[in-house]
Amino acid sequence: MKPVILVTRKLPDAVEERLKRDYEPRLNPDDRLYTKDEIIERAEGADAILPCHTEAMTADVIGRLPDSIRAIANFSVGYDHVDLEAAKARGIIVTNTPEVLSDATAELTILLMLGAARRAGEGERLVRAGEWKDWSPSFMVGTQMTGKRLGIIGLGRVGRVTAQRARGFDMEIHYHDLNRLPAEAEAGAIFHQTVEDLLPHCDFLAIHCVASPQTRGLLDAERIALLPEGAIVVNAARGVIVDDEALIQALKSGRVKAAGIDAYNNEPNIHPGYKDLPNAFLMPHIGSATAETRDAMGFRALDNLDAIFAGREPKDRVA
Ligand code: 8YV
Repeated sequence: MKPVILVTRKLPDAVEERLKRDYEPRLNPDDRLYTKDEIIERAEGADAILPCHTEAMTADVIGRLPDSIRAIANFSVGYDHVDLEAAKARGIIVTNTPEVLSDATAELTILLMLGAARRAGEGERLVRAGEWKDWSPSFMVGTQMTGKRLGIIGLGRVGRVTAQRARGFDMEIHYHDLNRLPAEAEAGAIFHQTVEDLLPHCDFLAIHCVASPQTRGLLDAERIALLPEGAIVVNAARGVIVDDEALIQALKSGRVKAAGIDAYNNEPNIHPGYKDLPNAFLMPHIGSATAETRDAMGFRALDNLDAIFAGREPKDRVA
């Protein structure tokens, strides 16, 4: 008997084909967002769940899952939507999909940096609205990225690829992480012991750390005040790391010149203040949304399930 897998969202065709070959999947062809109760109902008799970050696997949900569930194999690198302690308490294995989305997310981060610095959203809106009437030397002047300092909070897998791509723009890389990285991983990036030490060196700031109780609201008004005047802030990690009110205020005053954002608090119902700001370049959480990466994420989640059902340790176990 093939293990039964509850798949909460519509996955790429190639991933669903492999699921059908090796498992008995309960698919979601309409890609409907399930309620918590539906997840619990649909998990009845299943052996594992393959969710996305859109499914909040809270302590309450995990506590109500049937005993048959052995694993939660996430289709995501982030697992802040899963209560790991609750999973551990029930002996449920939790995995994620690291590495395979680092390139796509770093690409998107560079897009956020360029989009914010060169006012891409404003320009696009202007052209589409038929409001582009003239040209002058002072028209749509933005900030140059080449040669500037890029500060990265969290020089992990995605942060390191962002740093590598940014070096193509001759940027000087600074970073803060919990610990200084080995020289090979730093590749010349300048370490700062604290976020506060890092911020004054950031013409551009890219957030790449994980969402955790320690990083919640990390970029608040006090820390924003430590950035150089007119810095550019980008976030392709998680919204909870940023204090929205503080960033919106800084964007309004021009203290932060522009922001590029792909990850928000309370997605997709983001803070309305962002929508009125011309200097906020806003993307709808598409960091890993490339065809190549979506396939790779699905295959990675399946590799983890394959290991679990073969009695082996999955490569990407987080709980
Ligand atoms: C994914 C992400 O699109 O993997 C993550 O942690 O934030 C995104 O890149 C999403 O989580 C898929 O579930």
